[in-house]
Amino acid sequence: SKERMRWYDDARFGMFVHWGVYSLAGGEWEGKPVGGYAEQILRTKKIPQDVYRKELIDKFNPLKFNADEWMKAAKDAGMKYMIITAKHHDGFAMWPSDAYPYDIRLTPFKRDPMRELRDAAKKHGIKFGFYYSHANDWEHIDASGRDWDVSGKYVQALTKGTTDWNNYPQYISRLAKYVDEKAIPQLKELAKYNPDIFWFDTNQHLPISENLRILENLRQVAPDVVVNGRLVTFGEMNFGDYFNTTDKPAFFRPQNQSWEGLPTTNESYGYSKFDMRMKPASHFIGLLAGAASKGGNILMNIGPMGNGAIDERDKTILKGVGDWMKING
Ligand code: JFZ
Repeated sequence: SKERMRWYDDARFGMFVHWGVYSLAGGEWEGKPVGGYAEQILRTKKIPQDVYRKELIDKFNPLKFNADEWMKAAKDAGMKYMIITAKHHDGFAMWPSDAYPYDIRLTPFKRDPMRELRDAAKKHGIKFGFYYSHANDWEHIDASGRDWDVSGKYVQALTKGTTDWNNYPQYISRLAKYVDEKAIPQLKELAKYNPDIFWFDTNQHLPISENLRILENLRQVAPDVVVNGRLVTFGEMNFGDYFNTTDKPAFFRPQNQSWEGLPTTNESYGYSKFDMRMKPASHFIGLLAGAASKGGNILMNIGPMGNGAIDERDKTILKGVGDWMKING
């Protein structure tokens, strides 16, 4: 509805945060740089679950994490909202999840960073919400995307995403099992944090029936939450509150609905120690001005490190954008 979109349309600028146990690897595996998105190292390196546990989950102890500092960094940059990866494609919950206990309690970090961020956002007047990978989940055996320790046609149908459900009808119920056992219960749990927004992704990995079922279940417990357009898409249409695009400037054109561009400071979304292609603050200022003039928001992504601190290179960019926003925002 127009009502729940009001704060969003006024916001114009937000912070996207990709942060999980993968941040600890920082794009490095067995001493070597790993190609592709750093947050997807599990799949890129086909890491067995026991090894992911031993090397990353068991070692994740981000003692430098400070929710107030993150929130202040966003606020000082002129941002009005923050979206954090509560669960990325690795399937790991960054909050204590009774609904599906593959979660932060398995790490030595005995805190709930999602709760701490939620509270800090309230304190600083920043709107706040969760990225939740509802389609891709590389931990649940029935979910989409696991193409290294399962085999056969199911894999083909699901790893790349398909709209060809007519030829794979038997997988619809299998995916529904994952949705019932994990996605819906966890989303209902996250709704209790009272987020302002839910950000979904890669919906081509689920049939439209499952995406719509998730939307229906979420709306039952969170009628006023903003939902992005990557939950349910059907051809050119999406059933979310607004349309997402990438950071390609050519995409920044007026839309017939609210929209958001998602530039990231480096090449990955998650922290990568090898990625040296940080863009200057001027790049983001240009995108911000362009988006604002066409009725869009910019959700600028940063990848904090596995120890919980924000990368110095991201801090420099945030400072540069913040200086400009103070005069022109
Ligand atoms: C997805 C994720 O796979 C990725 O890890 C990250 O979370 C990003 C924000 O979202 O990747 C995408 C999805 C869609 C496009 C590009 C990257 N797209 O539409 O161009």
